[in-house]
Amino acid sequence: MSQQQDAPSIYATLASTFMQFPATDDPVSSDAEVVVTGVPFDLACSGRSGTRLGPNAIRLASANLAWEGERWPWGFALDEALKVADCGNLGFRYGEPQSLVDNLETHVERLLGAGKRLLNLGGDHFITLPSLRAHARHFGPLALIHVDAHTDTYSGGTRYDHGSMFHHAVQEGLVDTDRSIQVGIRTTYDRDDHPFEVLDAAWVNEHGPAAVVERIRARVGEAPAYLSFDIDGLDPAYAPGTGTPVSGGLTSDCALKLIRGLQGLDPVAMDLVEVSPAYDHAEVTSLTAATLALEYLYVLAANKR
Ligand SMILES: [Mn+2]
Repeated sequence: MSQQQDAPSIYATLASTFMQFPATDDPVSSDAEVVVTGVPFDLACSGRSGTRLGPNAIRLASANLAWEGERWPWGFALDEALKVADCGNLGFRYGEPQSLVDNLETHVERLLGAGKRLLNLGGDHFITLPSLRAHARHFGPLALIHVDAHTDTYSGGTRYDHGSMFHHAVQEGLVDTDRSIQVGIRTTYDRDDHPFEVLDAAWVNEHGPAAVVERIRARVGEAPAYLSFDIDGLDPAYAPGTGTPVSGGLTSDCALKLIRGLQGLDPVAMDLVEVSPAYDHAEVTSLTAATLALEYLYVLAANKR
């Protein structure tokens, strides 16, 4: 009897949570310190859709990372330092973007009120705006660390638009622009009226990750920071599976070092957005996204230790 119970299961894990973290359908009262939420929303895309399938693709790819106990180069196991749970994908009424806005703001507000931190897996980049609103209500205006090919500050967008969130964030006072920085930009924006510091992709590729980290740390300082990571900040060679790829972006190595370089700062939230599996090859984009998200969790864990 006991031998039977102790024997390992002959069945592989069926459900794929992010990193095989415990699943929870009650994240507010769970003991998790960080809650992973999938936000399968892509109604705000200007071009190719498909990011609604991003969260599950990232979860599936993360299985490739779940075998490593003491993750290199951190040298400790995440679950020894940080309790993380995956609450699945946020529901909303399809075809009704406002229901996503309402549900996401409520979800984030409840979790922050319970002392949790969030890792959101998109979905298109629009999902950042409701999440940022709830975070700003909790923390006050946040430092924004924004990795992207695009500034997403376009003022002439539609109501639900994945290219205008940071225009609205400034208008609504959600971010402290003096402490905010955009990295990897390589598309046009209004340089005469732009409140964020910009490290464009050419500068990043010329100066390297150490210089990028130095500039981020100088800009953000002690402020609570919101890390919004659009996977198209990376070059399409490293992240082809996205709706609006732009040549000349960051390497995955640079992106990993950028996130590791946030250790000691106070990055209170991360969203990882715009993974669109239909354009991916060999899961390269999903795997990179999963790795970047995991590195963020390690930053939180290292800060706690
Ligand atoms: Mn983008």
